[in-house]
Amino acid sequence: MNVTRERAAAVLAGNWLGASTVPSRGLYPHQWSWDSAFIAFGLRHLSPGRARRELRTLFAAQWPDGRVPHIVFDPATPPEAYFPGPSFWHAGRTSGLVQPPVHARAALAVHKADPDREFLATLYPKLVAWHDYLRTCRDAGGRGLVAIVHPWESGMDNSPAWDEALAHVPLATGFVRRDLQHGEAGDRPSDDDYGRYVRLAAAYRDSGYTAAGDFVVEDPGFNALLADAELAMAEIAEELGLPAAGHREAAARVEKALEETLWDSAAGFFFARDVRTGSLIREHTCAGLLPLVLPDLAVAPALLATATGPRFRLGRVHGVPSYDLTAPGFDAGRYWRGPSWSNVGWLVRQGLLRHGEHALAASLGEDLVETAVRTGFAEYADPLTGAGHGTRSFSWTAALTLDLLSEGNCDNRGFAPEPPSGS
Ligand code: 2M8
Repeated sequence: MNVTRERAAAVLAGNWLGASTVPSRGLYPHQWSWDSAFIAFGLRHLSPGRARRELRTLFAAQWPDGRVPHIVFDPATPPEAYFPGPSFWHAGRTSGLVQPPVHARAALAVHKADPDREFLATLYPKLVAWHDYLRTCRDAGGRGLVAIVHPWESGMDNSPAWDEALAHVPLATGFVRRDLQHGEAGDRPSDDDYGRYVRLAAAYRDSGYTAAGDFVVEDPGFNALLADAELAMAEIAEELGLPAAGHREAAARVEKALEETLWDSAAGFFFARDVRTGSLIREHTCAGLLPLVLPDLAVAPALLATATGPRFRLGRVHGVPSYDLTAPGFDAGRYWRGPSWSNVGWLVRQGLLRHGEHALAASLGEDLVETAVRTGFAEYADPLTGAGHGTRSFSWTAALTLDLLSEGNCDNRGFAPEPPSGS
């Protein structure tokens, strides 16, 4: 193994709990749903058995209604290590929210790396139940799109796209943030945002995790990933000798609903929609680029033009900025309000490949690897300078680096780590 792979593998080994991987030992000391899927993409190159275990552990916590919880709490970790912890959720050892459905694609990738029919056959009905939950229990807008009921469900927690919808949510008080013990306040959401997250989560919990409350939004990223997951399900079904057409139809329905409801042709962009007001939220965030993962996306040329234009400057900045570089609220270091995240860069790179943009995909892939290694696998990075932000030794950054290196189209020499800040 070369030095870059060794470093990435060491991060994943250090964050392995025995049956799953924590995103980070300090800041996120439990199992997160979409993190585990991204982690599986990397683990499959090191140990397919561990990749399968990662996904099996997550799905062992699936709810009877089919939802895959966004956090599965580790019983051996002290409850005060993360807030909101298990006692907040009243949901056994899980939370009651969800995260984007990238699991089918991950399961298929793990199987491709090391074919295991039994693994795929066991996971398939669970994945069907997961997608059915989203389709049937989450179509609050009635247009064939999943609605998220909390910013945490988008995976892009304090995206500027949520500001307006959150503005009327009252602030919860009387709780202690744990995240600030591990991250710099300037890199994390504000206290007001956190107060609103806690209030929304408590209201959803108190409804028995059924009633959408003050925040109901159709997110283009979440829905694009669901459509892509259905395309992966079609391939899984074929592997298992099962009918696949229903999955392709499901993917096409979501894609059509995305184009009809969230696409703005004048802007050349997919925006989120506030279901309560019926209006599009006209903020250019990286979620609006994720429909690029869909190979048949008719509007891909226009979306690619936005991606390479002044708002995201793809190919001319580090990674994929999480927010419009030209917006007054762009903040290069604060969480989902500007910095580049490797999972988004990795997804957009997949999209570029699916639309024949091989040169741009190659340079994005090389940049993602270089930034990850130089920053010690930072959680996110400044798109303008490449400086690392957030926690370090972050699992999905390491896992996706391994995946990029294993695809063979990235330079995989050892990169020099970033010098300590101030030097
Ligand atoms: C961040 O979200 C959690 C809440 O779920 C947090 O801020 O405490 C997000 O970046 C999310 O996408 C990610 O899955 C999670 C763990 O890495 O951290």
